[in-house]
Amino acid sequence: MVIEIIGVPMDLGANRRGTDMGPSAIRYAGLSKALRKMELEVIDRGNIEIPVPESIKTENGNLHFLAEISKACEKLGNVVGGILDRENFPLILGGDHSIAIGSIMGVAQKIPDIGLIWFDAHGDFNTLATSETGNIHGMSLAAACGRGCSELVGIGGFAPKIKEKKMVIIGVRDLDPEEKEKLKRSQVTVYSMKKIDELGIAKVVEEAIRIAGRDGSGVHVSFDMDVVDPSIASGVGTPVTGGLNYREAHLALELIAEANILKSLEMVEVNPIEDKGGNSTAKLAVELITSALGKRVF
Ligand code: DIR
Ligand code: MN
Ligand code: MN
Ligand code: MN
Repeated sequence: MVIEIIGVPMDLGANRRGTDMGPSAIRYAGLSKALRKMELEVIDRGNIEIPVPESIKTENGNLHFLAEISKACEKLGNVVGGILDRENFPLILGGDHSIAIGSIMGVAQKIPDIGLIWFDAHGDFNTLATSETGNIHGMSLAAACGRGCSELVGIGGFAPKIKEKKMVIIGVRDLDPEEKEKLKRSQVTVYSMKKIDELGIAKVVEEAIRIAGRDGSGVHVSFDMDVVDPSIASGVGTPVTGGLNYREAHLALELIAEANILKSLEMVEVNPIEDKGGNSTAKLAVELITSALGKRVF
């Protein structure tokens, strides 16, 4: 398998600087080397160009950096589409979670009935009407469902990108009040941390694979590093206590690898400025990527 890496140094979708350094931090943590050790072929396509927030003079409207984010997502979507056209595997490095709108555009364009497994402490199910921050990284899952403003929803010229009944969120523990109600009324399947405590991560992921992977079209995994507990993943923009532990995070991705359904993967929200242990969050991201791509201990 040929892995094509594409970095997206995006931090316009969150209210904290630093996720723009995520792709560098993950590369510096030894990503290519780790993948080559697994005998995967690796092509690094570099980064999508993202404007620096300080360089943007006219920031108008309530959705922060809407024009810049939608433009970057469209670019990313086309790059991801190209990788799939070459029958290679897209590995997308964020950047804040707003980039998922672009990743999903690219994947859904090429694989029409793709499913989605979204690992996150948050729901990212806000729209302008429910958001308390105006930050687009809290709206990207909603946008993929066709919910929200046309500039985000309509990227790539089609909507919704994925059917809600093929979407699963794992690891949620922080939802805004209206976001929660909207998510409850949607057809998205949500496994909160409580559910993971009750059922165990293996059972949850097994069900997620069944739901998102039904009809055999494969799945896109969007992995927000803040799903992992901040004690081992401090380098994220919006840490929330009570997350996945080290083995739960790995096992989840190992089970997805074993199911042979993964069509593309993105790792987002690594913020090395916030990291309390050297570059430990990016290092963990590299390890998790190897698990998702089939690294086996035994
Ligand atoms: C919050 C935070 N719900 C928002 N979302 C985050 O801004 O909409 N998503 N951090 O990852
Ligand atoms: Mn603003
Ligand atoms: Mn997120
Ligand atoms: Mn999150």
